[in-house]
Amino acid sequence: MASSQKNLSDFTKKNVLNVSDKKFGILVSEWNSEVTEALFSGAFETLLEHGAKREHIIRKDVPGSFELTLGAQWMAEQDAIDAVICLGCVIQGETRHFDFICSAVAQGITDVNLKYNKPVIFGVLTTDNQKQALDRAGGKHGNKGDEAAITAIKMLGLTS
Ligand code: DLZ
Repeated sequence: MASSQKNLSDFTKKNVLNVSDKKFGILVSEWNSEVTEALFSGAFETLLEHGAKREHIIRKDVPGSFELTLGAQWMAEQDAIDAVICLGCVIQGETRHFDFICSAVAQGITDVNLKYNKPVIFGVLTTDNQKQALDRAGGKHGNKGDEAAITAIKMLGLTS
């Protein structure tokens, strides 16, 4: 289903783990910061709603979405961190840069998941324009940051 037909902030709260004993890393890309700050707020608040302690949520900023992968690796290699959430926003421009960044980040994040055997979540919006991104960062289609946080929690629930 396309995200235009789904509200990214709607998810079942049934059987969702309480994460009061879990530690999270959140990476935030500085590109398109109006969008990524909104993604961060969504992810942070969703973790708190599910019991996470503020001091157990570690935020680091990276220059752009391309750098999320290495940032995620540095976080995931820390034993104390249970899950990593990568937040970014790549907006289609006039060149093929968009395609290279999107595929590199998607593959890079997949690799980090498997290398460290812990959830590393792809909370990256890939849109044609800024409006589409804002619609998915707390706008009419919900907030991908909420979705990323709940995905991290659900994945942790699979192993608990
Ligand atoms: C260079 C670039 C461009 C054109 N667009 C975006 C974007 O829309 N979203 C984003 O997160 N980052 C963008 N970047 C920056 C790259 O992710 C990266 O930081 C630089 O290419 C340096 O490696």
